[in-house]
Amino acid sequence: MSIAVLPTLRDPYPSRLDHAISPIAREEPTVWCDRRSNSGPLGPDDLDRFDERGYLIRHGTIGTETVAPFGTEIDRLAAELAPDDRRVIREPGGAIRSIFAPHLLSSLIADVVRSDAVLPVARQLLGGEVYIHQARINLMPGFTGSGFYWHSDFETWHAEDGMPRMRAVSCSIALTPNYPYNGSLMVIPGSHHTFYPCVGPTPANHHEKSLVAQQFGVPDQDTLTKAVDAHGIDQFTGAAGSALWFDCNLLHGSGSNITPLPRSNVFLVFNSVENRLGAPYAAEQSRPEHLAARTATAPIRR
Ligand code: 6CS
Ligand code: FE
Repeated sequence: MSIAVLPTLRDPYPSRLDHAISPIAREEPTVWCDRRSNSGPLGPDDLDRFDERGYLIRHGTIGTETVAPFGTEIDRLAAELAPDDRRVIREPGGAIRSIFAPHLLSSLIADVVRSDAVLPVARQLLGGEVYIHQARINLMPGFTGSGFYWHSDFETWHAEDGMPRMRAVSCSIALTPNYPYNGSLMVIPGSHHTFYPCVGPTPANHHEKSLVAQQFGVPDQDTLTKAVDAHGIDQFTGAAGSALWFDCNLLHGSGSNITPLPRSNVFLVFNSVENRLGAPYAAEQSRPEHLAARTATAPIRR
């Protein structure tokens, strides 16, 4: 009698390992729309640049006259949410660092998701219908705001949320001016072509710590040194209303903000409806809905 052996599903992007392995070349495209029959807000040069460098800056994504009310809106959300609401992440000193799922709490932010300057770009880059995988407001207060260490978002979303493929894109829109000196986001251009497996198994309830300071799912210093030697570092700066679109696998991070000038951004992650979440690839439990949507995954309609 022979024993049937079930084939083990191959994970193209293994991470959270007990030993280091070499970087892995990305298998799927960065730009998913059909380039021949393509119509959308991004021209061929924009698409080429996004493909090559993994990001694109679009100034004036929220108009100057419409961006002002967002400050008041954030204050309203911060005041309305209970101090122990899981959607609010605080700095060790108590200041609010992030508010998750603001698009479900604020019609102003829900309107941005559906706006002409945002939704068609996400659809074009991902080649079809999309939904919000994660959204947050990141607040980096003056003097005390702390940064995010280098990471690829896809590494976390694959390992902890079961996102199968690199078919998601983030849109970070400045709500206050993003200067080179107030903790603005740095990216390693071109790093999205490579998956960098990380060492160290995911601890239980990792998200309770990782959203303040991420320790697991970050490349080692030697890997980062080589990536920066090869590609350099670019930075996203711009007036309030400017948007940074970046591929889900682009390495990025930010320093702290010791200036008096706060840096607030709204951060929207679009995922293709053909890339909905499954079981985590490298974690015991999936994360809560406000970090990784499994229920609210209907295509966004305008
Ligand atoms: O956990 C998340 O979904 C996001 N936050 C952090 C700190 N790293 C991965 C990803 O960007
Ligand atoms: Fe990130």
